[in-house]
Amino acid sequence: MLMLHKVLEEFGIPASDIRALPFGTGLINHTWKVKINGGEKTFILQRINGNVFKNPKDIACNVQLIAEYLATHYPSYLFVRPLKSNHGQGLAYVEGEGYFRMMPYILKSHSLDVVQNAKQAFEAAKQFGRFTRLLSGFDVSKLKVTIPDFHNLPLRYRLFEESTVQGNPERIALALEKINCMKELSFLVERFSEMERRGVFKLRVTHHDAKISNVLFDKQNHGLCVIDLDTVMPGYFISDVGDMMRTYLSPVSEEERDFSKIVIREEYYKAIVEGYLSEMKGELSEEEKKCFFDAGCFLVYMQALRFMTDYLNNDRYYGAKSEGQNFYRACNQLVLLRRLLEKENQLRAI
Ligand code: GN1
Ligand code: MG
Repeated sequence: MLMLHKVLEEFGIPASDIRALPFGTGLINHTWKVKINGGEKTFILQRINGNVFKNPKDIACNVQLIAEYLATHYPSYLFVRPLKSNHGQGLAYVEGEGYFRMMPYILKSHSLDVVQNAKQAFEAAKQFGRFTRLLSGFDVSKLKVTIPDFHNLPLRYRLFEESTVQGNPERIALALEKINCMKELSFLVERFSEMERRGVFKLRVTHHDAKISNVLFDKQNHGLCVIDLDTVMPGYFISDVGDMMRTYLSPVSEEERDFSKIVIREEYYKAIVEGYLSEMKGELSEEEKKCFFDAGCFLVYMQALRFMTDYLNNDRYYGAKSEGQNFYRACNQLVLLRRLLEKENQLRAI
């Protein structure tokens, strides 16, 4: 049982009446919506997964630097600043519980769990683009790398290959057919490496978790800002664009097991491209602008590899609520990738 009052005390909030409900669907950190004193104040509380984020303080460091930069240069940008702990930091350590971050709950805003229309996809893409654009004058090398090699596709492929040899033998046997399908798609790793070698992608401040629930919307469904900044670090624009494609193009999520429901909605693709470019047009090179489709393929493929690797490694990263969950997620992403590749010509033309 989490000692919530202890955590709140660390943030200088002594509260007697605390109500906390799990919030969102994140796989890595635990998040709660916390109401104190009969709803007098509401917060978002997050426990950082210390197995994934080896140096939780780096997250607070990054967020602090970005907050300062935006406050100086773009004071009207709605930046959700974490609360300061009693030690003056943007996170608190509680003995036996771990590291916590706490954010004010922004009234008159809401987030979405699924994208319901292309307009929302446009707005979200605009917000991720805007975030990177507003920070284009910020020295990206000042940011700490909160998860090394997070979106390093060649490395993810190597880890996948390793897991197909050193992983759980029973699971390897069960997944053999899908493992081979994944290996056949490794031309995407070559493509990625080749682009990286040519220096196609510039390092910028990148969010690295561009799912729809990480965007705040106002009542009129205009995007307000992006949230959940634990994976903000130097990266390529393809990470955010690709992850949006991975999570917005299909009407069903990575959890869906009826794969016939996985389809690519072209109008959502168009919305992502247009929304992102509405902010980033002037920042991206001509070559980068040609990589929107590749971005989708790279990120979907990487996620398929990550889920499969985790399945073969006994779910030690993502965990699993049911037997084979990561296997089915990997298969889902593999189908999504196939659907995407089938539409290559149409989508590249957008
Ligand atoms: C994890 O925790 P969550 O759901 O925001 C993962 C992402 C994956 C995603 C797949 C730090 O994100 O990279 O795309 O699951 N985050 C980390 O659902 O590994
Ligand atoms: Mg996240």
